[in-house]
Amino acid sequence: MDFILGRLSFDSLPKELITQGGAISIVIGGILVVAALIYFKKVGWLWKNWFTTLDAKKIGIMYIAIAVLMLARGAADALMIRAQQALASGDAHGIVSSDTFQQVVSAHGTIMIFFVAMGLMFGLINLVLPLMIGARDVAFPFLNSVSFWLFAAGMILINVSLIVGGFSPGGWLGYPPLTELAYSPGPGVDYWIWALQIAGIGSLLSGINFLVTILKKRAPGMALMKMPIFAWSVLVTTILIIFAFPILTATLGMLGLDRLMGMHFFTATQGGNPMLYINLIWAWGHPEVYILVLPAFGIFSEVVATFSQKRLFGYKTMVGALFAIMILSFIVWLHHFFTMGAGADVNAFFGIMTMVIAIPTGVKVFNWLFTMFGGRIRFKTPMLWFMCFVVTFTLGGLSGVLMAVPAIDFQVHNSLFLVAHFHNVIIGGALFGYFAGLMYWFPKIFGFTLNERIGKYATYCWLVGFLVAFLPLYALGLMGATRRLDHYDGPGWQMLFVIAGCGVLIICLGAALMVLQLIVSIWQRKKNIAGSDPWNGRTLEWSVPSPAPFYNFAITPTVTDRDNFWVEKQAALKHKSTAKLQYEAITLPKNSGVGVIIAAFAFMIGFGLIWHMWWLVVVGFVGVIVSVILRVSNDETEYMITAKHMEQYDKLYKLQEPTV
Ligand SMILES: [Cu+2]
Repeated sequence: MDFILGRLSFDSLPKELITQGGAISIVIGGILVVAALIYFKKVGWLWKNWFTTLDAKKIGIMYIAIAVLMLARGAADALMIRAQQALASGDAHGIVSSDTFQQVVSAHGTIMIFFVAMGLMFGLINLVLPLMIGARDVAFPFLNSVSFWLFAAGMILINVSLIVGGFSPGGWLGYPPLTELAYSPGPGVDYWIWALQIAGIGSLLSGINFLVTILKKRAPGMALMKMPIFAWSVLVTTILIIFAFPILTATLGMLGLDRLMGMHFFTATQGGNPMLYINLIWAWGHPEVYILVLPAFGIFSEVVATFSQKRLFGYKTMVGALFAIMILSFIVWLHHFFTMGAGADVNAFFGIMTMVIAIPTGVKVFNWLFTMFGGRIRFKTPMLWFMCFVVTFTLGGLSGVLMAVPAIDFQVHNSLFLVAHFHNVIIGGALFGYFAGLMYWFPKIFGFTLNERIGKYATYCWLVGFLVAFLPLYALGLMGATRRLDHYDGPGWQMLFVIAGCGVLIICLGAALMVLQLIVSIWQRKKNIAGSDPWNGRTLEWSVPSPAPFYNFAITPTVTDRDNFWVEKQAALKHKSTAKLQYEAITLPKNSGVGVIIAAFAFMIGFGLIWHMWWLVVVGFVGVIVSVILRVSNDETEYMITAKHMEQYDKLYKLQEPTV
């Protein structure tokens, strides 16, 4: 029996009421979804139109669907953390045990970074990048599908841990020796390792895919210095991914070998070195935070220029700042543990480098403000998110520069001051940026605009909720409250924890209003038809109809300027072109289910390694190899659309357009 099930047994099922509740809700939720699909006969439709798609726009929508689902899971964890810390003062024990609390904190951080932020980022890049550079798709559509499904497989593995086995108590970065076998013998840490390995490989493949897309698939005439800033921010992000993610894969690989094969890379004894792990994980970790925020910076550059109706100020310095941040982000990692005791000289170097990285970031903020200066500003929701960003991100940046001083960091290291800081820059920076992007490009992808009024209320709730939730943590950190406390008896702390809890509830209200906004907008969609250019945009994606056609461009555009669509519109105002459009036949990739199959086998490898079901690991590896061989040996992977068909499709899409 051990050969078949390894260390899996009924004893691996959750024992605590709150985790049993979580497990049951996931199982019932899953059963209901499958039952609904079968009842409404949508299984075939879902497989044919979505699961097997190689269309980057649809893959983007699926990334965002998973990210939103995981945002709900991560928010549930955040509510549990806040409830525990609001209650567990003095003799009170709160709602969960210490071990469960550590698992909830670890799951919250892991899910929010790897499956919410990364999901929204890859989702938006898939939706917009090809359209913005004048391409029909990414460079490797099939690889794009594989990347997405590896991301999905990692996400499922993380959530399966809630049903059987439990999650890691080691924090979102799994510091040894706590994550070594001696201190965490259960499957929790293995879930964390192998789920991130699988999703991480997907991320690396996406990075390569988007880099090649930008370098090889730009429309004729779009020289690099004629590319919109969002495309530049993606270019720099892909370079960061390609150089940083292999560090993560290697580090998690070594920790996995310690746990599976009794090696001693990071053990506290027998020659292992836990600090080596911490250096390696942050050599990936700090570039990672810029991988998350740079695309958000790119989104803000597009949003601010469009809603100020002005060319982006300081285009060249914006590009320069992106590259400065890229290089510097690889030489600041030690600021995460000045307390390691590497010595004043080493700390001084990393402290100064960290302060220096604030300069190119500041250049960006000022360029956005100078773009607004003298502009005709419209405060639509995307622009409102930018305004919130300026407040929260600047606050986060300032507290970051403060902690770049080793002497100050010694006081607040691993305290709630630090927790407030990184939520400030990740929620206030990356997440607010993605929300701005979703509001901005939603009409292009779905063909109708979102309800502005509810959208505005949601934005205000997020901003107020954010400040109420995290400003108290700055104070608590200075009062000595350290991170991951499941119980405390500090004087005057409880009130601040309760206020922070109220803040999270206001944020949840903001999130609920966004859901309401979507439902009401779908309801009113016939009334809110977007048209191809709902915001009076500047870049290429606004030149195609809304929703964007499955082939993106019927005829590949020729680019003369970085605000090409704006320039074309101005020219069209002067004289209407009478040129007849020359349609040509095009080829597009056929849908394929091999991406799903490869990810399913990858899931088997991960699940087998976690539960020591070695046969399952072998089946998984053989399955992945056979699927790849079958795919590469299949040469019928594309289908053609004739010029006549293209003309008809294009007319159809254009016919949908309301006359502006
Ligand atoms: Cu850092």
